[in-house]
Amino acid sequence: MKRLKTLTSTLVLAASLSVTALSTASAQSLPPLEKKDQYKVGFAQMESNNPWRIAETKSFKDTAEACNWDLITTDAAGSAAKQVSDVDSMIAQGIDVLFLPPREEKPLIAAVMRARAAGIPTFLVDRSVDKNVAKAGEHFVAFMGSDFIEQGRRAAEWTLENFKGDKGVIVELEGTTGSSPANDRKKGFDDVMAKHDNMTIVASQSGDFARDLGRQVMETLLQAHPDVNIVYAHNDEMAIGAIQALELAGRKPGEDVLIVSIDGTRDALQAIIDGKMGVTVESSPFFGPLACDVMQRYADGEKIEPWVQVKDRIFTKENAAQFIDEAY
Ligand code: GZL
Repeated sequence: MKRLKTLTSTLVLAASLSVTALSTASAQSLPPLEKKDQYKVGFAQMESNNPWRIAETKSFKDTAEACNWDLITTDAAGSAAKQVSDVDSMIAQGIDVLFLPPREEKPLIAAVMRARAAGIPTFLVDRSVDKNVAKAGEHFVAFMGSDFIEQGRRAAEWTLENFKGDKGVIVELEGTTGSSPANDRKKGFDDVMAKHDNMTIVASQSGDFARDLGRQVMETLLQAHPDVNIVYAHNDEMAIGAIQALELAGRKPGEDVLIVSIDGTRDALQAIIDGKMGVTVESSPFFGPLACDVMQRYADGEKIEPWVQVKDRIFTKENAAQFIDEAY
């Protein structure tokens, strides 16, 4: 009986040691990036349905030569499932490093894990995955991008400072359902507005970050809420679509409806100059040079901060004309 107890306690100890070893190993086993003259770099873009996405892809392609990358790019045409298979195909092609803007927070996690298991360091760019499942510094090297909660908060603060009416009747146009910018831009804005009794979000619906869908959604919500006097769009493309819908309905965006947005596209800055849009909080798409720099640091053996945060400016009628020439 005594031998059995000893054997059992030995087995329990061995099991706990192996679990500890696994978790320790997984906590530390980010794939390294060896020093090389030229790297095979994968950039798995989610879609090219708006100027922001097109500018981001161009930024990576423009950087490839300067950074001596053998760059492989794919375009998932708006399908998270296709983006997963694009990543798997890059893994099969033996890329050295992966830059991935996950279209939605959950579907891309398994692909991130497969890249790690294949010994490929992954950097998430401009969108992230569900932090409760996959962690920077453990499952992928880092997230490179803006603080989307802060963007939403700044949009709300600007609205509170510039809305002239007594009661704000707000329509919110959300980005792609399940994406980190949509989740966080909503949280940032809504949490501020929840503290102000004179501000009511009467409707909040996804326009998938797309201009035409943003226009269609705004047309529908305008029927239900003709008294809307503030539109908060999670990106400029949907804001421009909303402006089209409002004008078609005889409203005067910038005069009888305050338009509040995020990104900083050329069309948005022009709409601000024209007096139709009030503000757009910058969310830069120019990730190429930053990707080159962070990757080099990682190859040099530096510990990369889990969040390589991009700082954002804010564009209003005071400065839109000054920055429109550099806009995309
Ligand atoms: C933000 C990015 C968003 C932009 C949209 O980092 O993920 O996706 O704000 C784009 O314009 O579609």
